[in-house]
Amino acid sequence: MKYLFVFFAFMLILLTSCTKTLEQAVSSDNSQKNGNDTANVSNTSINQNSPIIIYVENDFTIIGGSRNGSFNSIYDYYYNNKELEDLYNINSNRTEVDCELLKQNDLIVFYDINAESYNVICDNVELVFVHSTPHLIPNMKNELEISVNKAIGISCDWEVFPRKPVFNGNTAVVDIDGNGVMDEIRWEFSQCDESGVDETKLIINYNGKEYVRQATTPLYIREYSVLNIMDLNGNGKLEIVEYTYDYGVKYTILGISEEGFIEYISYGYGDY
Ligand SMILES: [Ca+2]
Ligand SMILES: [Ca+2]
Repeated sequence: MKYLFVFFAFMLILLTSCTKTLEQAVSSDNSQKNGNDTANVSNTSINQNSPIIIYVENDFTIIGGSRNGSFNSIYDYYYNNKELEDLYNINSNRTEVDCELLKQNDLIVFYDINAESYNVICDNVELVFVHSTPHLIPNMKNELEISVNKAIGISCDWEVFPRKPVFNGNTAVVDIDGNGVMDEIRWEFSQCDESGVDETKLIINYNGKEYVRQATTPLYIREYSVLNIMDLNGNGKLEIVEYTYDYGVKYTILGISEEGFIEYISYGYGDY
């Protein structure tokens, strides 16, 4: 009995010291990264419940978010202590919402395809309706002074992107899963007049094996591209942000594994 007690006491001490070491490691790691991101910004907070915000041609849209490593659609969060479906049913006007996902003074860092990053501060979030679809539009306190017309914004304290350009035209070479084997991402789309069918293709060579994601559509495709490749949920693996512009707009957050593509978030609207 006595030995049992001594054993448990020893285990307790061991556990406590391990937890403390872990806490210290995490906090020093975070402070370093926060320091980099917030160097020129004061009065901000990092939102651990990170939104994913798309910036295209001067418009911001929240397409979902991640929480503790899981991806969620905009419907999975609370607004004014209600679910988005409730607000959608009772109110079709443009309204400012108290959004669980993104709050006033949250710092959002936007990343473009050239691996440049830009800080903006959230002022408020509005619920608006486009083609009867609810959209969450963040209004910012400062201008996004950006040299390109597309970027992805996220509010987190993990490393979201290899801080160097990986894109060359419609190809990117980057180690998606960080295993030391480089992966290649390439995209293309063709407008085919004869068949009346357009085609988009995303080809990934992932750790030496090729995966193809292909769509053929009678819709006229204006643009198809990869907006960026970033870690959007903090699990250390990069996701691909796919953009399709035909009669509507669609953003898809894609993952890749040995089993193929995974659609984590698909967000779209338009005239069909
Ligand atoms: Ca790899
Ligand atoms: Ca990830």
